[in-house]
Amino acid sequence: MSVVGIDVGFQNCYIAVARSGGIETLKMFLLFFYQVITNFKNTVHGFKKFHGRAFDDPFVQSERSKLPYSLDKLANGSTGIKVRYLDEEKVFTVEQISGMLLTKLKETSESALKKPVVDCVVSVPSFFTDAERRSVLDATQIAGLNCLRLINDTTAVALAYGIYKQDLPVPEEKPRNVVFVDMGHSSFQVSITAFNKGKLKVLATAFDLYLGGRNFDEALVDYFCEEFKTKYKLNVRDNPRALLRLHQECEKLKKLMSANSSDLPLNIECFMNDIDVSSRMNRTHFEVMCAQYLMRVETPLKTAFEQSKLSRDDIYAVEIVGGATRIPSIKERITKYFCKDVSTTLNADEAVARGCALQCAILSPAFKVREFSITDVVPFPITLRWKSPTEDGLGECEVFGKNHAAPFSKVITFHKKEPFDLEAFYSNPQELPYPDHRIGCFSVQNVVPQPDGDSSKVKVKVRVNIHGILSVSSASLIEKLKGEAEDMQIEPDHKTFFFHECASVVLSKEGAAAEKQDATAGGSKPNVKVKSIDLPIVANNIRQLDGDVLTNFVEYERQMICQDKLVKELNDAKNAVEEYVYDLREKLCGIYQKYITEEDSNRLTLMLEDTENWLYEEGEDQPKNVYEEKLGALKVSLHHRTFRFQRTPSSKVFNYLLMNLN
Ligand code: ATP
Ligand code: MG
Ligand code: K
Repeated sequence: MSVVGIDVGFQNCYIAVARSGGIETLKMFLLFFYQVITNFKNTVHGFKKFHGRAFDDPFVQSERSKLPYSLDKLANGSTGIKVRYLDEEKVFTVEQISGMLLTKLKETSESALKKPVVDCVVSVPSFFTDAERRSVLDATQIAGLNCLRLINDTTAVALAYGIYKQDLPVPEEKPRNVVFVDMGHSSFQVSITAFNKGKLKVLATAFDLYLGGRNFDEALVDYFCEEFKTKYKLNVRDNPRALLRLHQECEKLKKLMSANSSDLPLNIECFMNDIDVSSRMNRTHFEVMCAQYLMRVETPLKTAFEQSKLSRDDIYAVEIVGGATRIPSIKERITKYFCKDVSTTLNADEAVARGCALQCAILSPAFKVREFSITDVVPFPITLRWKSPTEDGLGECEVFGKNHAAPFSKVITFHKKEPFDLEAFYSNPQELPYPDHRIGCFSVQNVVPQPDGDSSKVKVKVRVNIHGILSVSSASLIEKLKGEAEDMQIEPDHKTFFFHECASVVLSKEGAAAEKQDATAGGSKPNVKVKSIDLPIVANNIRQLDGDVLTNFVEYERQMICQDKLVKELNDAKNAVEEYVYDLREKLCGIYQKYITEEDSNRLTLMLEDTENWLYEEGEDQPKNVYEEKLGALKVSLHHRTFRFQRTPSSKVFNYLLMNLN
């Protein structure tokens, strides 16, 4: 079994493969979204940021005009993607569309590796929230993948950077701090990471969710649309095809300007209404036009740097990845902010996928890889609020503050006489990428008072897991046994895998302010006898597909894969007829010419013409067997009725001819 890392970018997808020979041999496959979903009449791309978002979300609404497909509001309020599938209009969820893309990536790597691909690590932007991450995870399931971890883009890059470094400071020494900057097509991410031998710890992350290469393309498109309006009287925005071409040409021009500061031409022949258009652009002008975007580069750098509490001298290197960091003025701004030349140690396009593959190899029991521990951060603080059905008092506690280490578990102790709800939400709605700050509601059930009527002690484990997803993962009721000490004890969480998951939160009194305490590993164990009873937890309003729905989607995706195969076979059968027609026509004027009477040749030419016409008319849309029969009939008619040879061919030529007849 192969382990792969998948970087699903807004524009480009990369898959890296870790081979058993070691982690050195990573192989990349590049796929463009445009070619990905074959069975659709539409081109589907640019849906990455619809994960976990409501249809009414302002961002989703603002994107609608830029898409070559339409969107629809699903029953649960989320964003549906409307496409023509098998000649029918159909609305798919984002998870399904994303699942189809992942299926294609899976199939592509399987056919290249000649091995099944199931285990994977998939990257997500560091700013993805709970709902977005759950949605991506659902997509991986729909594609039949086993996602061992959702990893943040910049963290994957940090792993790809650190794992090969032989000279990292030992754990007792001051860490090596590196800034990672990734600007892709749609967004801008920064992380500051501390490295020691065998481990990395993310100190801070920051982002501009809406700053990426596409802003610069759009600035050029806007400019030329205006220019062509006055210069050629063309309304480019009214013509989707022309607009798409202009987009592609502007992206090319943008890339050329990264390498070349001189005046560059833009020429598009037969652009609209048979008019050829031409113009010029240079880097200086481009930078003036894009000033509003360039201005935004500094903010996330500053935010991350300030959060890290480092000084500029503490920074060892500034590593840049992502296509848009190739824009010279972006590089300059990063250099200027950190007073340090930027480094390009890593492959700017592949680094994220490579990091994912490395993480997958580390997590997979099938691989022996050098251990490398990763501590990531919680980007948005998370708060829990609780109440009981019969009590009006609300309690509240921020369980994970900004940049809290993740994955991480905390044990919170409550004193309750009855079942209660824990509502989880992001503490600062204004810093979230979308308006809804709820994460979900977790009901702790079966809570009863102690036999003496007192409140029961209920321990609840709250966890940000390896994917960066929050859950209330377990709860237990501690039954007092005779002789138990009355006071509260703090326990490190022994059940979790990660050495740094050893903090507890103790809420001494219900409704009272939370008293947080970090227990050190191996702290004193309570010297009391208690009986612990596991309590069921029911999660509500989690923004994730229901189990049944997901199962249906998985099944539907399988059907679509079969359907895809059928369509491919059908196309192959049709193409075979077409190819046979072209091939034979060529041979009639070539290799067969000498051996065939003019009469036969004319008859065959007519037959080929008929077939060709048939293919464009009633033969356009036939079941597979009709094409197969057509091909068979063509071959037979050639065999039986032709070749009263003008000259007897030598046996060698004759054999060759026969071979070519089939
Ligand atoms: P995201 O990370 O936002 O999801 P992505 O991972 O698909 O998107 P990348 O592949 O990192 O994005 O980068 C693509 C962007 O980089 C595009 O906007 C592309 O035009 C731009 N780009 C690539 N090469 C250059 C270059 N030489 N000069 C300027 N821009 C470039
Ligand atoms: Mg990217
Ligand atoms: K391993």
